[in-house]
Amino acid sequence: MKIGIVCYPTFGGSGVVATELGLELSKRGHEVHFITYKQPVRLELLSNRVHYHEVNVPEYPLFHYQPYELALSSKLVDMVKLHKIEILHVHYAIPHAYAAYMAKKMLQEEGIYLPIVTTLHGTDITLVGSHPFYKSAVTFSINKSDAVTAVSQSLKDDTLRLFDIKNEISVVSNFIDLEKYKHEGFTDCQRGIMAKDDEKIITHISNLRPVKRVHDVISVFYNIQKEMPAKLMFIGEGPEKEKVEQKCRELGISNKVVFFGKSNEIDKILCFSDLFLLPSQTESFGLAALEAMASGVPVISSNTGGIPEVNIHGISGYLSNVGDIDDMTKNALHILGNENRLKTFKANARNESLKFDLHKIVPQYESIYEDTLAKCMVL
Ligand code: GMT
Repeated sequence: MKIGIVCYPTFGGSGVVATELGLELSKRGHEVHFITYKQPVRLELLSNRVHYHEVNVPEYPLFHYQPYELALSSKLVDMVKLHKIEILHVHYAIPHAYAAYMAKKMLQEEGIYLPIVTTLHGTDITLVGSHPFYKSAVTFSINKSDAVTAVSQSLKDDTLRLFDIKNEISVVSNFIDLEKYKHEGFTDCQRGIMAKDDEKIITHISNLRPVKRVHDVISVFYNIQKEMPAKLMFIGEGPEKEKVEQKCRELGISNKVVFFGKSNEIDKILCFSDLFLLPSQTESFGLAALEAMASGVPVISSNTGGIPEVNIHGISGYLSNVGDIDDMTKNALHILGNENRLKTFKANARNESLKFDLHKIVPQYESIYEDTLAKCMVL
């Protein structure tokens, strides 16, 4: 198949999922065209089956907001015609599903039918999409897609609760390339760069938006390090970073917290981690938790959104109510306080991650493409 993929190319779960999906589809023989405003961060290898087409939005002083959707739909029309793209998979309803619908209508005028698959990732539904300013357009875009997927059952339920949806929504979970998280070749001396032998390594990775509740990460870590030697690896950039650094200074723990910024060595850091913290306010799935689990790192998280579908309470880690620092601390100390228990949780975490193997999930997208193409041919 010739598949077009539209996504946000930045550091963030939806862009990662879209990129890894495209790369795997190309390995499975499909021709994949990424159409977006910047080369996706994890799209390093271009091959004859992976192509990237940049959407340019010329700046014009008259416009307060540059019309990205317009540029995207025009580019989609051009690329579909030029490369004979058969199906378009857009990640995020806002504004991608909307721009895709415009492209589809323009192509229809020329007798070309372009089926659209929309994947909902979370922010487009729970955080931004349901805002009254966007709601009508998001509802319309979802209902006009030829197929719709959500990354968890929880996100599907939220979408049906928040919008007037006439379309079927299939749940296709986030996935992971387990081979990348096997960590063969990393040695114990590399762990020594991050912490002393007797120190436990606690890790948090996110884009440090308020929804991630990064202050809870610091509070839980503060409590842990009072009970045992520990270091916190804090990975990511975002609006809360300065406040977090300030909080660490106030608490007198700056020497125990390592800020990595946007790191390309996440696999290495996870490989040496003993515990992952994800106390988010809401999370449609929690890809970062899955990446930690695939590295054999137990997860202490909130019990919100789709996280309980990934992190299994008492098996791969523990779930607590949002903001319940005491419960998260208690659970973290329970896992870290006993070497045998820690070993069991680590093994369980890796084991639970196997459910989300890309070899199981990517074929689900392929079937959706095939069914959608077949359905659209009949129409
Ligand atoms: O929240 C983020 O870190 C980024 C965000 C995004 O839009 O890229 O992630 C969302 O999509 C991911 C991939 O499907 C999910 O794993 C995240 O849980 C989801 N984030 C939220 O729902 C807040």
